[in-house]
Amino acid sequence: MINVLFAARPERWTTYEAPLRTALKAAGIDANLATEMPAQDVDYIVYAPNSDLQDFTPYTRAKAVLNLWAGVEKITGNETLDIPLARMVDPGLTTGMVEWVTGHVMRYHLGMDAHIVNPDHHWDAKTPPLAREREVVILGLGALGTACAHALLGLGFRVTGWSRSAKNVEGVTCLHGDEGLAQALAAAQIAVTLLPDTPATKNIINADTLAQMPKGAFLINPGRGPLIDDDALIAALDAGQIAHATLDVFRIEPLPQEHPFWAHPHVTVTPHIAADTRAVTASEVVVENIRRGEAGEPFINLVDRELGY
Ligand code: NDP
Ligand code: OXD
Repeated sequence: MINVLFAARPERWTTYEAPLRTALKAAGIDANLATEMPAQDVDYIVYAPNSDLQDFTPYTRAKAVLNLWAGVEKITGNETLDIPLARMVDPGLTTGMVEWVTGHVMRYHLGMDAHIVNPDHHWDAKTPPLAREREVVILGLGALGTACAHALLGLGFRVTGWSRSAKNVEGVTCLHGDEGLAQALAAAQIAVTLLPDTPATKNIINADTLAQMPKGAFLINPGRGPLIDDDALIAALDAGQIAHATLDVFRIEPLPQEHPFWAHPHVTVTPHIAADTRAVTASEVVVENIRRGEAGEPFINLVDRELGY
């Protein structure tokens, strides 16, 4: 019998308890799963970074921390954590992100706003371009960026992706490094930022990089708030360099009422809902890592603490 501590906000326990028990049973793992147990007895910690658990020192026997979130910026710097940390790569979350990104890309691509908000009943019969005439650039070609790239390719878009290391994704123009970023930005009629928040990606969308995008480009950010220099984006929106931005994530969440993004006519704010972890599929991923730990196999989705993702 192993001991699995569930250390996320109490309301998440209601959502996760049954799916985790089902997944443990399906994997044939005999586990004591609970929200409280003596720290020295814990074998695995199912975790969310907004948990009360911030000091891992007493968990002397634990083999891994299994994060329920894809983003790990709130835990990578935790110096009390010296065991493997796995992030969430959940097929349910990925599907949610693909749907959210595709929906917002289509809004911009088809110019839907012109017909949805049309108080003067203006008959503007301009034909929108086809997807094959539109370049979408995804900054971040990881689990989520690559899935979005595939979906957008399937709709016919020209897709460019940018990552830290070189990649080869069929049908996608894959770029990397500083030179690759300049090339990607120059093509970005619609840019989607699906990068993690790390020291290397903070403010990657700044006055300089915004100026490298085509005039009138659209920006969609479901990645993390600190990727964007907020003041630079507002200046670029005011100047028409960026036509419109859809932002799901922010430096401070909930986005403070006084933040200029709320009232800006060319910004759509969504409340960090692009893609939630889905309990059933995520529980299977968590339990697969427990199975691996018990079988002496390598964990999946491990975080590189040096790189911060
Ligand atoms: P991955 O770790 O799978 O992918 C990250 C991608 O970013 C990789 O392609 C990586 O490059 C690239 N990258 C990282 N650092 C750099 C850099 N310095 N320069 C260039 N490229 C870089 O993450 P996911 O795709 O699973 O998730 C991405 C982010 O989405 C999460 O970190 C999280 O912040 C956010 N998210 C938001 C949600 C929401 O609801 N709004 C929900 C879930 C996630 P390489 O491939 O070379 O390693
Ligand atoms: C995550 C998120 O990181 O919801 O999973 O943003």
